[in-house]
Amino acid sequence: MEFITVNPQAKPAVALVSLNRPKELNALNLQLMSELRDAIQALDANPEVRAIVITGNEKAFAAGADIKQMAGKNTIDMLLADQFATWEAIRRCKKPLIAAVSGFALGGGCELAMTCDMIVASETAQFGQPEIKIGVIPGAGGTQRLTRAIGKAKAMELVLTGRFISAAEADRLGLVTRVVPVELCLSEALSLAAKVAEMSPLAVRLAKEAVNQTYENHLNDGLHFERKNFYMLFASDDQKEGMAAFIEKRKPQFTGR
Ligand code: CO8
Repeated sequence: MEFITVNPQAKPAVALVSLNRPKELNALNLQLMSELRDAIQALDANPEVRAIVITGNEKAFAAGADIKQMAGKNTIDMLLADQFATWEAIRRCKKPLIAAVSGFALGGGCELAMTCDMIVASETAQFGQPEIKIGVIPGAGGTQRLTRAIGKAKAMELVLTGRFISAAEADRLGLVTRVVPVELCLSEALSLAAKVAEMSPLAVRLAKEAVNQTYENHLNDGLHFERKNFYMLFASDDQKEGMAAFIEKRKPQFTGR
């Protein structure tokens, strides 16, 4: 594993997966996501593990999908790469996933946190779906899960403007389970995981399934719709311009083409 580290017994029956691409603010490139999928699947199959915490570092949980890796892609490249199969596999984890978020959780980073069952945020956490600023839209569930978590009025604002929200605002809006000082974030997430891990694993699994069932069927349609629109934008000049502008550290000039 190059971009993640795994501790299967960070606490009794609790595994810790740390995203480890600090120079790029844990930008989620294909390899990192494959490693994360493999780790989650192995932990899901490991009977010694009953709950899993995913974390980043103090500066970033993850600043999104890797823009440099996506910038030159077209719609067909994206469709054939089928990166969302990896995300689907993570989503299918039967054990509780808890995100411990400090710093940036943006774009795919926010989507990864929302794919988890609970989010423990530190006071420094910032959440956002800034894809609109680089000429695309959320692709890994942001339009669906954020809307369900915080409601249409707020989600629409965040998705259409790319504004980041603080941990305090995320707490008020119901996006996160709790907010704690940065130095306590990981230990709080591990303790929460340990508490869940004391329960009957079977009951926990079925409770997770049942809570997810509140929107799971509709969510599938929504994810599919979002994905198609995300892919479609890779046929646009604005996606090329938006991502090139990010890489070249300048303001994009969008033309609507
Ligand atoms: N992709 C690639 N590289 C990144 C990313 C990213 N998402 N975010 C940061 N980096 C890199 C920077 O390019 C920089 O690299 P270098 O040192 O080589 O120039 C390094 O990380 C440090 O970043 P900054 O210098 O920009 O750090 P700042 O503290 O000034 O700014 C920010 C931090 C505000 C987080 C800024 O880096 C930023 O805006 N990042 C991009 C955020 C973003 O737009 N995220 C959404 C990406 S698109 C997406 O996630 C779509 C998901 C769809 C599904 C995914 C499956 C296909």
